[in-house]
Amino acid sequence: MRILVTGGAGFIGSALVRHLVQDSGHDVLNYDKLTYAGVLSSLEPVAASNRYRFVQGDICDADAVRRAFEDFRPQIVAHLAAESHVDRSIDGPGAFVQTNLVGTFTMLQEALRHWRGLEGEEAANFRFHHISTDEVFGSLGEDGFFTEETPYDPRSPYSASKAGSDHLVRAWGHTYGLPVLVTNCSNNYGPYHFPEKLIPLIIIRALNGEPLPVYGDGSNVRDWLFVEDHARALRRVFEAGKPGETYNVGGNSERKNIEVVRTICATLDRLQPRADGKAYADQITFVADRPGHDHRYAIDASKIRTELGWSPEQTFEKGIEATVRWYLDNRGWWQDILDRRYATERLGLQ
Ligand code: NAD
Ligand code: TDX
Repeated sequence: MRILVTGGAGFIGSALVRHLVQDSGHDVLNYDKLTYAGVLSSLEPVAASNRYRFVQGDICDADAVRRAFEDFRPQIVAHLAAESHVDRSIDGPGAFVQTNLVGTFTMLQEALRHWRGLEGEEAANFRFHHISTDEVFGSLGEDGFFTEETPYDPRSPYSASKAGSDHLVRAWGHTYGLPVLVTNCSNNYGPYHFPEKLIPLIIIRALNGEPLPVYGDGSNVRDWLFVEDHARALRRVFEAGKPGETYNVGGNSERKNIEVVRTICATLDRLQPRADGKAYADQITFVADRPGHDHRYAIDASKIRTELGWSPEQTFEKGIEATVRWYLDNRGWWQDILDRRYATERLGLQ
Protein backbone atom coordinates (compact mmCIF):
# COMPACT_ATOMS: atom_id res chain seq x y z
CA MET A 1 0.00 0.00 0.00
CA ARG A 2 0.98 3.66 -0.35
CA ILE A 3 1.32 5.29 3.08
CA LEU A 4 1.57 9.07 3.49
CA VAL A 5 3.39 9.70 6.78
CA THR A 6 3.36 13.26 8.13
CA GLY A 7 6.16 14.09 10.58
CA GLY A 8 8.30 11.22 9.29
CA ALA A 9 11.53 13.07 10.16
CA GLY A 10 10.57 13.17 13.85
CA PHE A 11 11.27 10.64 16.56
CA ILE A 12 8.25 8.34 16.20
CA GLY A 13 7.60 9.13 12.53
CA SER A 14 11.13 8.09 11.56
CA ALA A 15 10.76 4.84 13.54
CA LEU A 16 7.52 4.16 11.67
CA VAL A 17 9.08 4.95 8.28
CA ARG A 18 12.12 2.74 8.98
CA HIS A 19 9.80 -0.08 10.10
CA LEU A 20 7.55 0.22 7.04
CA VAL A 21 10.39 0.39 4.51
CA GLN A 22 12.55 -2.28 6.14
CA ASP A 23 9.93 -4.74 7.42
CA SER A 24 6.83 -4.33 5.22
CA GLY A 25 6.10 -4.10 1.52
CA HIS A 26 4.46 -0.67 1.81
CA ASP A 27 5.59 2.44 -0.12
CA VAL A 28 6.10 5.55 1.99
CA LEU A 29 5.92 9.27 1.32
CA ASN A 30 7.35 11.26 4.22
CA TYR A 31 5.78 14.75 4.29
CA ASP A 32 7.58 16.91 6.86
CA LYS A 33 8.30 20.61 7.32
CA LEU A 34 11.67 19.94 8.97
CA THR A 35 11.14 22.16 12.00
CA TYR A 36 13.87 22.15 14.66
CA ALA A 37 12.62 18.62 15.55
CA GLY A 38 12.86 17.18 12.03
CA VAL A 39 16.10 15.24 11.55
CA LEU A 40 16.60 13.75 8.11
CA SER A 41 19.66 11.75 9.22
CA SER A 42 17.25 9.56 11.22
CA LEU A 43 16.12 8.23 7.83
CA GLU A 44 19.56 7.38 6.48
CA PRO A 45 18.92 3.62 6.87
CA VAL A 46 16.07 3.83 4.30
CA ALA A 47 16.89 6.97 2.30
CA ALA A 48 18.18 5.00 -0.72
CA SER A 49 15.16 2.68 -0.95
CA ASN A 50 12.92 3.08 -4.02
CA ARG A 51 9.94 2.55 -1.67
CA TYR A 52 10.76 5.76 0.24
CA ARG A 53 10.27 9.39 -0.83
CA PHE A 54 10.52 12.70 0.98
CA VAL A 55 8.68 15.97 0.41
CA GLN A 56 9.44 19.01 2.54
CA GLY A 57 6.16 20.75 3.33
CA ASP A 58 3.99 22.28 6.04
CA ILE A 59 0.77 20.50 7.04
CA CYS A 60 -0.84 23.97 7.32
CA ASP A 61 -0.16 24.64 3.60
CA ALA A 62 -3.30 23.31 1.90
CA ASP A 63 -1.90 23.64 -1.65
CA ALA A 64 1.26 21.70 -0.82
CA VAL A 65 -0.72 19.03 1.04
CA ARG A 66 -3.10 18.72 -1.94
CA ARG A 67 -0.17 18.26 -4.34
CA ALA A 68 1.20 15.49 -2.10
CA PHE A 69 -2.20 13.73 -2.18
CA GLU A 70 -2.50 14.13 -5.96
CA ASP A 71 1.06 12.96 -6.74
CA PHE A 72 1.23 10.05 -4.29
CA ARG A 73 -2.45 8.96 -4.11
CA PRO A 74 -2.11 7.52 -0.59
CA GLN A 75 -4.24 4.61 0.58
CA ILE A 76 -3.37 5.34 4.21
CA VAL A 77 -2.48 8.60 5.95
CA ALA A 78 -0.50 8.23 9.19
CA HIS A 79 -0.62 11.73 10.68
CA LEU A 80 2.18 12.27 13.19
CA ALA A 81 3.39 15.81 12.39
CA ALA A 82 2.97 17.97 15.48
CA GLU A 83 4.70 20.27 17.89
CA SER A 84 5.45 17.73 20.60
CA HIS A 85 7.41 19.21 23.50
CA VAL A 86 5.41 20.20 26.60
CA ASP A 87 7.99 22.70 27.94
CA ARG A 88 8.05 24.54 24.60
CA SER A 89 4.24 24.70 24.63
CA ILE A 90 4.40 26.52 27.97
CA ASP A 91 6.93 29.06 26.65
CA GLY A 92 5.27 29.53 23.23
CA PRO A 93 1.84 27.96 22.69
CA GLY A 94 1.14 29.66 19.33
CA ALA A 95 3.01 27.13 17.19
CA PHE A 96 1.12 24.32 18.95
CA VAL A 97 -2.26 25.82 18.10
CA GLN A 98 -1.13 26.42 14.53
CA THR A 99 0.42 23.04 13.72
CA ASN A 100 -1.60 20.71 15.94
CA LEU A 101 -5.02 22.28 15.32
CA VAL A 102 -4.86 24.20 12.02
CA GLY A 103 -2.44 21.62 10.56
CA THR A 104 -4.69 18.69 11.48
CA PHE A 105 -7.72 20.56 10.11
CA THR A 106 -5.85 21.12 6.83
CA MET A 107 -4.86 17.44 6.62
CA LEU A 108 -8.47 16.40 7.25
CA GLN A 109 -9.86 18.71 4.56
CA GLU A 110 -7.37 17.47 1.97
CA ALA A 111 -7.85 13.84 3.00
CA LEU A 112 -11.61 14.29 2.64
CA ARG A 113 -11.26 15.81 -0.83
CA HIS A 114 -8.97 12.92 -1.84
CA TRP A 115 -11.22 10.24 -0.31
CA ARG A 116 -14.32 11.63 -2.05
CA GLY A 117 -12.52 11.17 -5.36
CA LEU A 118 -11.98 7.45 -4.71
CA GLU A 119 -14.41 4.71 -5.66
CA GLY A 120 -15.36 1.19 -4.57
CA GLU A 121 -12.72 -0.80 -2.70
CA GLU A 122 -10.25 2.09 -2.77
CA ALA A 123 -12.69 4.37 -0.93
CA ALA A 124 -13.72 1.60 1.48
CA ASN A 125 -10.13 0.75 2.40
CA PHE A 126 -8.82 4.33 2.81
CA ARG A 127 -7.81 5.27 6.38
CA PHE A 128 -6.86 8.54 8.08
CA HIS A 129 -4.91 7.52 11.18
CA HIS A 130 -4.30 10.30 13.71
CA ILE A 131 -1.49 9.68 16.18
CA SER A 132 -2.11 11.24 19.59
CA THR A 133 -1.08 11.14 23.21
CA ASP A 134 -2.32 9.91 26.58
CA GLU A 135 -1.79 13.47 27.87
CA VAL A 136 -5.25 14.39 26.51
CA PHE A 137 -6.75 12.44 29.46
CA GLY A 138 -5.12 14.67 32.09
CA SER A 139 -3.35 13.46 35.21
CA LEU A 140 -3.94 10.33 37.31
CA GLY A 141 -3.55 9.91 41.08
CA GLU A 142 -1.69 6.92 42.47
CA ASP A 143 -4.25 4.41 41.10
CA GLY A 144 -6.16 3.72 37.92
CA PHE A 145 -5.45 3.72 34.20
CA PHE A 146 -6.54 5.66 31.12
CA THR A 147 -8.95 3.66 28.95
CA GLU A 148 -10.52 4.65 25.62
CA GLU A 149 -13.56 5.84 27.64
CA THR A 150 -11.64 8.15 30.00
CA PRO A 151 -13.03 11.72 29.63
CA TYR A 152 -10.71 14.29 28.09
CA ASP A 153 -9.05 16.67 30.59
CA PRO A 154 -5.99 18.22 28.92
CA ARG A 155 -3.99 20.55 31.15
CA SER A 156 -1.03 21.92 29.15
CA PRO A 157 -1.09 23.97 25.92
CA TYR A 158 0.42 20.90 24.20
CA SER A 159 -2.17 18.42 25.46
CA ALA A 160 -5.02 20.90 24.86
CA SER A 161 -3.93 21.30 21.23
CA LYS A 162 -3.66 17.51 20.80
CA ALA A 163 -7.09 17.02 22.44
CA GLY A 164 -8.58 19.53 20.01
CA SER A 165 -6.99 17.72 17.09
CA ASP A 166 -8.45 14.39 18.30
CA HIS A 167 -11.91 15.99 18.40
CA LEU A 168 -11.51 17.38 14.87
CA VAL A 169 -10.55 13.94 13.56
CA ARG A 170 -13.54 12.25 15.20
CA ALA A 171 -15.85 15.00 13.91
CA TRP A 172 -14.64 14.43 10.33
CA GLY A 173 -15.39 10.74 10.87
CA HIS A 174 -18.90 11.28 12.27
CA THR A 175 -19.98 14.18 10.09
CA TYR A 176 -18.39 13.42 6.73
CA GLY A 177 -17.88 9.66 7.04
CA LEU A 178 -14.10 9.87 6.59
CA PRO A 179 -12.69 6.49 7.75
CA VAL A 180 -10.62 7.71 10.71
CA LEU A 181 -8.59 5.94 13.37
CA VAL A 182 -7.14 7.52 16.52
CA THR A 183 -4.40 6.13 18.75
CA ASN A 184 -3.42 7.64 22.11
CA CYS A 185 0.00 6.55 23.23
CA SER A 186 2.11 6.86 26.37
CA ASN A 187 5.70 8.23 26.55
CA ASN A 188 7.99 6.77 23.90
CA TYR A 189 11.74 6.31 24.20
CA GLY A 190 14.50 4.69 22.17
CA PRO A 191 17.03 5.49 19.40
CA TYR A 192 16.81 8.83 17.51
CA HIS A 193 14.93 10.55 20.38
CA PHE A 194 15.42 14.33 20.15
CA PRO A 195 17.85 15.55 22.84
CA GLU A 196 15.36 17.91 24.55
CA LYS A 197 13.27 15.00 25.93
CA LEU A 198 14.00 13.51 29.39
CA ILE A 199 15.77 10.24 28.51
CA PRO A 200 18.17 11.46 25.77
CA LEU A 201 18.74 14.72 27.67
CA ILE A 202 19.89 12.80 30.75
CA ILE A 203 22.15 10.45 28.75
CA ILE A 204 23.82 13.30 26.84
CA ARG A 205 24.22 15.63 29.82
CA ALA A 206 25.63 12.76 31.90
CA LEU A 207 28.25 12.05 29.23
CA ASN A 208 29.06 15.78 29.00
CA GLY A 209 29.61 16.00 32.78
CA GLU A 210 26.69 18.42 33.25
CA PRO A 211 24.01 18.57 35.99
CA LEU A 212 21.04 16.23 35.40
CA PRO A 213 17.86 18.31 35.94
CA VAL A 214 14.99 16.49 37.65
CA TYR A 215 11.82 18.60 37.87
CA GLY A 216 10.26 18.94 41.34
CA ASP A 217 10.96 15.93 43.56
CA GLY A 218 11.14 13.42 40.67
CA SER A 219 8.00 11.57 41.80
CA ASN A 220 6.02 12.15 38.58
CA VAL A 221 5.22 8.90 36.81
CA ARG A 222 5.28 8.13 33.07
CA ASP A 223 4.40 4.84 31.30
CA TRP A 224 7.35 4.17 28.97
CA LEU A 225 7.00 2.45 25.59
CA PHE A 226 9.90 1.50 23.32
CA VAL A 227 9.43 3.42 20.08
CA GLU A 228 9.80 0.35 17.84
CA ASP A 229 6.93 -1.30 19.72
CA HIS A 230 4.87 1.82 18.98
CA ALA A 231 5.74 1.66 15.27
CA ARG A 232 4.46 -1.95 15.16
CA ALA A 233 1.27 -0.88 16.96
CA LEU A 234 0.63 1.91 14.46
CA ARG A 235 1.01 -0.45 11.51
CA ARG A 236 -1.29 -2.98 13.16
CA VAL A 237 -3.95 -0.29 13.72
CA PHE A 238 -3.96 1.13 10.19
CA GLU A 239 -3.85 -2.35 8.67
CA ALA A 240 -6.52 -3.96 10.87
CA GLY A 241 -8.21 -1.33 13.09
CA LYS A 242 -11.91 -0.57 12.74
CA PRO A 243 -12.73 2.87 11.26
CA GLY A 244 -14.12 5.27 13.87
CA GLU A 245 -12.35 3.47 16.71
CA THR A 246 -9.76 4.71 19.20
CA TYR A 247 -6.98 2.50 20.55
CA ASN A 248 -4.80 3.24 23.59
CA VAL A 249 -1.16 2.18 23.25
CA GLY A 250 1.03 1.78 26.33
CA GLY A 251 4.23 0.20 27.53
CA ASN A 252 2.98 -1.27 30.80
CA SER A 253 6.19 0.21 32.29
CA GLU A 254 5.38 2.87 34.83
CA ARG A 255 8.40 4.53 36.40
CA LYS A 256 8.95 7.62 38.55
CA ASN A 257 11.18 10.15 36.78
CA ILE A 258 13.84 9.82 39.46
CA GLU A 259 13.89 6.02 38.90
CA VAL A 260 14.34 6.58 35.16
CA VAL A 261 17.25 8.96 35.77
CA ARG A 262 18.89 6.60 38.29
CA THR A 263 18.51 3.65 35.88
CA ILE A 264 20.23 5.63 33.13
CA CYS A 265 23.04 6.62 35.54
CA ALA A 266 23.56 3.02 36.68
CA THR A 267 23.60 1.82 33.06
CA LEU A 268 26.23 4.41 32.14
CA ASP A 269 28.28 3.48 35.23
CA ARG A 270 28.51 -0.04 33.77
CA LEU A 271 28.96 0.80 30.09
CA GLN A 272 31.03 4.00 30.19
CA PRO A 273 32.36 4.68 33.72
CA ARG A 274 33.23 8.27 34.59
CA ALA A 275 36.95 9.02 34.26
CA ASP A 276 37.12 10.13 37.92
CA GLY A 277 35.55 6.85 39.10
CA LYS A 278 32.53 8.63 40.64
CA ALA A 279 28.88 7.71 39.96
CA TYR A 280 26.88 9.55 37.29
CA ALA A 281 24.09 9.86 39.89
CA ASP A 282 26.27 12.48 41.63
CA GLN A 283 25.28 14.82 38.76
CA ILE A 284 21.53 14.65 39.62
CA THR A 285 20.11 18.09 40.51
CA PHE A 286 16.52 18.78 41.57
CA VAL A 287 15.24 21.91 39.81
CA ALA A 288 12.05 24.00 39.74
CA ASP A 289 8.99 21.99 38.73
CA ARG A 290 7.28 22.29 35.32
CA PRO A 291 4.20 24.59 35.70
CA GLY A 292 1.04 22.45 35.81
CA HIS A 293 3.18 19.28 35.79
CA ASP A 294 0.87 16.25 35.35
CA HIS A 295 1.54 13.76 38.13
CA ARG A 296 0.98 10.36 36.55
CA TYR A 297 0.06 8.82 33.20
CA ALA A 298 -0.69 5.10 32.79
CA ILE A 299 -2.39 3.33 29.90
CA ASP A 300 -4.74 0.37 29.93
CA ALA A 301 -3.84 -1.20 26.57
CA SER A 302 -6.18 -4.20 26.80
CA LYS A 303 -8.33 -3.12 23.81
CA ILE A 304 -5.49 -3.15 21.27
CA ARG A 305 -4.17 -6.37 22.81
CA THR A 306 -7.45 -8.28 22.67
CA GLU A 307 -8.89 -6.82 19.44
CA LEU A 308 -5.73 -6.49 17.35
CA GLY A 309 -3.26 -8.83 19.07
CA TRP A 310 -0.61 -6.15 19.75
CA SER A 311 1.47 -5.99 22.92
CA PRO A 312 4.88 -4.46 23.67
CA GLU A 313 7.89 -6.76 23.23
CA GLN A 314 10.58 -4.68 24.91
CA THR A 315 10.95 -4.51 28.71
CA PHE A 316 11.94 -1.17 30.22
CA GLU A 317 15.28 -2.48 31.55
CA LYS A 318 16.34 -3.95 28.19
CA GLY A 319 14.97 -0.95 26.31
CA ILE A 320 16.92 1.54 28.42
CA GLU A 321 20.10 -0.48 28.03
CA ALA A 322 19.60 -0.64 24.23
CA THR A 323 18.90 3.11 24.18
CA VAL A 324 21.96 4.06 26.24
CA ARG A 325 24.13 1.84 24.00
CA TRP A 326 22.63 3.51 20.91
CA TYR A 327 23.52 7.01 22.20
CA LEU A 328 27.06 5.82 23.01
CA ASP A 329 27.44 4.32 19.52
CA ASN A 330 25.82 7.21 17.62
CA ARG A 331 27.41 10.35 19.02
CA GLY A 332 27.55 11.87 15.55
CA TRP A 333 23.74 11.84 15.27
CA TRP A 334 23.16 13.85 18.46
CA GLN A 335 26.31 15.97 18.33
CA ASP A 336 25.14 17.30 14.92
CA ILE A 337 21.85 18.34 16.50
CA LEU A 338 23.58 20.08 19.41
CA ASP A 339 25.99 21.81 17.01
CA ARG A 340 23.05 23.19 15.04
CA ARG A 341 22.03 24.79 18.36
CA TYR A 342 18.43 23.58 18.18
CA ALA A 343 18.33 23.15 21.91
CA THR A 344 17.56 26.12 24.11
CA GLU A 345 19.87 27.66 26.64
CA ARG A 346 17.26 27.06 29.33
CA LEU A 347 17.49 23.30 28.77
CA GLY A 348 21.23 23.69 29.18
CA LEU A 349 22.30 21.68 26.15
CA GLN A 350 25.54 22.87 24.58
P1 NAD B 1 8.80 15.05 17.12
O1 NAD B 1 8.72 16.42 17.70
O2 NAD B 1 10.03 14.24 17.33
O3 NAD B 1 8.59 15.13 15.52
C1 NAD B 1 7.61 15.93 14.95
C2 NAD B 1 7.86 15.97 13.44
O4 NAD B 1 6.81 16.74 12.83
C3 NAD B 1 9.18 16.65 13.06
O5 NAD B 1 9.85 15.91 12.07
C4 NAD B 1 8.75 18.01 12.53
O6 NAD B 1 9.64 18.54 11.53
C5 NAD B 1 7.38 17.69 11.96
N1 NAD B 1 6.50 18.87 11.92
C6 NAD B 1 6.25 19.74 12.93
N2 NAD B 1 5.42 20.71 12.52
C7 NAD B 1 5.12 20.43 11.21
C8 NAD B 1 4.31 21.06 10.23
N3 NAD B 1 3.65 22.19 10.51
N4 NAD B 1 4.21 20.49 9.02
C9 NAD B 1 4.90 19.36 8.71
N5 NAD B 1 5.70 18.74 9.60
C10 NAD B 1 5.81 19.26 10.84
O7 NAD B 1 7.51 14.29 17.64
P2 NAD B 1 7.35 12.75 18.05
O8 NAD B 1 7.80 12.57 19.45
O9 NAD B 1 7.90 11.90 16.98
O10 NAD B 1 5.76 12.64 18.06
C11 NAD B 1 5.05 12.29 16.87
C12 NAD B 1 3.56 12.31 17.17
O11 NAD B 1 3.26 11.39 18.19
C13 NAD B 1 3.04 13.67 17.64
O12 NAD B 1 1.77 13.87 17.05
C14 NAD B 1 2.94 13.51 19.14
O13 NAD B 1 1.93 14.34 19.65
C15 NAD B 1 2.58 12.04 19.26
N6 NAD B 1 3.02 11.37 20.49
C16 NAD B 1 4.31 11.44 20.92
C17 NAD B 1 4.71 10.74 22.07
C18 NAD B 1 6.14 10.74 22.55
O14 NAD B 1 6.43 10.18 23.61
N7 NAD B 1 7.10 11.31 21.84
C19 NAD B 1 3.76 9.98 22.77
C20 NAD B 1 2.44 9.95 22.31
C21 NAD B 1 2.08 10.63 21.17
O1 TDX C 1 14.88 17.97 32.01
C1 TDX C 1 13.82 17.36 32.29
N1 TDX C 1 13.61 16.96 33.59
C2 TDX C 1 12.48 16.32 34.00
O2 TDX C 1 12.33 15.99 35.19
C3 TDX C 1 12.80 17.06 31.32
C4 TDX C 1 12.98 17.48 29.88
C5 TDX C 1 11.66 16.41 31.74
N2 TDX C 1 11.49 16.06 33.04
C6 TDX C 1 10.26 15.34 33.44
C7 TDX C 1 8.96 15.94 32.95
C8 TDX C 1 8.10 14.71 32.72
O3 TDX C 1 7.46 14.33 33.93
O4 TDX C 1 10.36 14.05 32.82
C9 TDX C 1 9.08 13.62 32.33
C10 TDX C 1 9.19 13.38 30.83
O5 TDX C 1 9.34 14.65 30.23
P1 TDX C 1 9.38 14.83 28.63
O6 TDX C 1 10.47 13.98 28.09
O7 TDX C 1 9.39 16.29 28.34
O8 TDX C 1 8.01 14.14 28.20
P2 TDX C 1 6.48 14.45 28.58
O9 TDX C 1 6.28 15.84 29.04
O10 TDX C 1 6.01 13.36 29.50
O11 TDX C 1 5.77 14.29 27.12
C11 TDX C 1 6.20 13.24 26.22
O12 TDX C 1 5.32 12.14 26.28
C12 TDX C 1 4.01 12.33 25.79
C13 TDX C 1 6.26 13.77 24.78
O13 TDX C 1 7.15 14.88 24.72
C14 TDX C 1 4.88 14.14 24.28
O14 TDX C 1 4.95 14.55 22.92
C15 TDX C 1 4.00 12.91 24.39
O15 TDX C 1 2.69 13.21 23.98
